[in-house]
Amino acid sequence: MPGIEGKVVAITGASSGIGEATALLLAERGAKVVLGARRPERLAALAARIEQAGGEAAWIRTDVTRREDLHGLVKLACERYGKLDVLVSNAGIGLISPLDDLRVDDWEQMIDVNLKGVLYGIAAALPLFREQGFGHFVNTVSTAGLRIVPLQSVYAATKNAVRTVSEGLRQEAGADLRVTVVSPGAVRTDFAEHMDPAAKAQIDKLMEIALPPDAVARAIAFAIEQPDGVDVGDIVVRPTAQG
Ligand code: NJP
Repeated sequence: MPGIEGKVVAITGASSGIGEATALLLAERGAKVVLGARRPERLAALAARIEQAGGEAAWIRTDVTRREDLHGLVKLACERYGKLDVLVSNAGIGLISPLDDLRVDDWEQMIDVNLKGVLYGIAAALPLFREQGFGHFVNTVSTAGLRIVPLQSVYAATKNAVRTVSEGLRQEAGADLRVTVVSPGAVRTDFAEHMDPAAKAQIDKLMEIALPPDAVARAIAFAIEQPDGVDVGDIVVRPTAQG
């Protein structure tokens, strides 16, 4: 089915930033959006906002580190809307720090959310996509994986692992499924909120030139709206001023 109207799109990390902007844009263009994240009050408010504007939205508390939560998200899409056209695996955290700090717990958390969270999404949606004979994975990665800089190596590694899995998935997917990776550069979101002050200073500098999250949402919409046989593989969206 080409276009966006009538497509059912599940989005992880939909409670803020890029995920929220993507949900709003796709719903405005006629998609039925299924929202997942850990903060239910934000998901409920976003769903209400979409419905008030005439769109359709469902939501379920989804922690992407819990495999069963991804199954719950996919199940909700099928129960509510009868199918799933697109899974946008967008949830991500950037607990960046120098390797010398040995913040091993943070490294593990990034692996759990950024890499394993995407794998759990694939595990939940791939069998359904095979059964349906259609489906589209959109995975949010990062320009941090394209230009590796100090403090960001583990974060970049998780994102490049997703890039690698996505390419393998694309090759295994066959003619019926589509796989897209979107690499945002600096985007003005809550992303830096949970970083330690030294790391946040690096990101705050970048935030001076950051794009609004809608810029990435439009790229995701572009990939989704293509005709079935057109697979937009790799999109990089960054501020012109980003080095
Ligand atoms: O950040 P933010 P972005 N399970 O913090 C959710 C990538 N990126 O929109 O669970 C489920 O506003 C969290 O929801 P909640 C980045 O790596 C960004 O910028 O309720 N969800 C929230 O909705 C990430 O992959 C920039 O706390 C979990 C969302 O994730 C994506 O863009 C640059 C979760 C994060 O929203 C969206 O991030 C770049 C969990 N366990 C890549 N943990 C940038 N902003 O500059 C977190 O290169 N979330």
